[in-house]
Amino acid sequence: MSRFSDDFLWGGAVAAHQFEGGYDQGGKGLSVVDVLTAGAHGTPRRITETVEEGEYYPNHEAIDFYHRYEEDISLFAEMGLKCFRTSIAWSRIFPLGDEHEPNEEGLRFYDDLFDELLANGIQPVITLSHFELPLHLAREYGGFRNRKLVDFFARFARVCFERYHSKVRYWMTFNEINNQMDTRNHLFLWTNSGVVLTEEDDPREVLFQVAHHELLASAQAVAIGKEIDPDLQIGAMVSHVPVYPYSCDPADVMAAQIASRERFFFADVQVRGHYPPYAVKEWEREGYRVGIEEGDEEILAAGTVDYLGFSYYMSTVVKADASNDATDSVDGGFANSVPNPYVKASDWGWQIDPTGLRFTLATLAERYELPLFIVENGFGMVDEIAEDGTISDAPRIDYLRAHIEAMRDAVEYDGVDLIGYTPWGIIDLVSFTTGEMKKRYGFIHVDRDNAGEGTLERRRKESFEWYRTVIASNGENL
Ligand code: BGP
Repeated sequence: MSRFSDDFLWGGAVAAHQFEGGYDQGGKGLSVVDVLTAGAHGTPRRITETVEEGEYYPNHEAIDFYHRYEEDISLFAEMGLKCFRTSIAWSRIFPLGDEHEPNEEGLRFYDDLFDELLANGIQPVITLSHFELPLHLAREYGGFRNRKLVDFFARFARVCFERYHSKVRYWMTFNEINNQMDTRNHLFLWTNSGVVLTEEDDPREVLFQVAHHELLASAQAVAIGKEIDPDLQIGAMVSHVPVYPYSCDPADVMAAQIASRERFFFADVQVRGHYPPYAVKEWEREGYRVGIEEGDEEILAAGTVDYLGFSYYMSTVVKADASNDATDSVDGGFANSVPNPYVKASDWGWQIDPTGLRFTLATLAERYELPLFIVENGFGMVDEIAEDGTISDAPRIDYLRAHIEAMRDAVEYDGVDLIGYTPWGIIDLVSFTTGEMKKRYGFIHVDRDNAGEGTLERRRKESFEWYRTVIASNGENL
């Protein structure tokens, strides 16, 4: 008897820009990620004005799923996936973003993709905006600083819902809409909102302005989707990294409470339909102009989501006074993040904490009382191909096994209503934060390196067969 429901959605997750390639095919326009150069661990990716001659852009060809999707989907079917999470690249549908009519070639590509998935018994789970804002909307309109983007996104959402509502039941509006709360990392505001801060900007004021427009856009999209097809399940999607206090010192506990608001803010609005008092207080105290117009609050209240999707990779720790700590030794997301002495970190400084996933599931279930969907979880590591051509990725299997065990406990003991689990990077793809291929997540290896060299050959890793048995046993045989 499985702890998971019979209709539990075991799947895998990717994002258009990180694996499709075909960045200029089928009428697609440039997106904000198409001008991101490759970086590396500790070396930020650069945002170029447009596509520069001679520069290497890892997302341009990625792993060429655009031309290979039938082959890849047959591998997904062999694993027994029940669902497959990806995104619709906004600039395939509206190349510039402000057109009135969509690009039929782009629509056709996703029709063919969804048909191939459904023919293989795999449900598409779709993110509308996964860091793929049309570049033109960033350059000409200033991204989501500009309220016009609310209507451009609503138009994009309407076209997608009308075209695909009979093929896609589960949707999310914006991927990791909350990672931009960390305004120290230029990548997040750029890929979420098409914004680059200037010297004159107050980062938090800009953040809350773009947030208001994106939250309006998300709420409008939910209302439009439910009007087109009431059976659609439209979710929010946030990055959840639980914040632990470094000690029982009340100052550390309060520091964790305040830092946690950076994780909860967007979901608070998308689930509850109004701004939390801690945010409104900050705007008043700091004098932020957030541009809330007549009727906006009604839109937010009418556009709340059906479920909460989230990514989980790691946990973090904050200290009230971290001035004497090595805060840059881990990727913690806060200026006062410090290493957790009770857990190990990956090669990229992400702290491995399966119990943190159970803690997250219980926390989100109790805060929002909505179904939850783990739409990203995975372990980025360097994979080696052995002499005999096999790829043993035991550390990845160990990581995933421990996190599935934590999921099972959350369902069995904490009463969490869990829709499904789509591990991130089911097939190797381009890392978002570094643009690398060597930070591999896949159960399927792709022969491509950080310089874009390789045959693009697909090869099953040890985790491929392991995950197949996990799905076949509905999460019992780990
Ligand atoms: C999340 C994104 C994904 C994916 C993941 C792994 O932020 O939603 O797009 O990239 O992180 O991060 P990375 O690729 O940087 O290892």
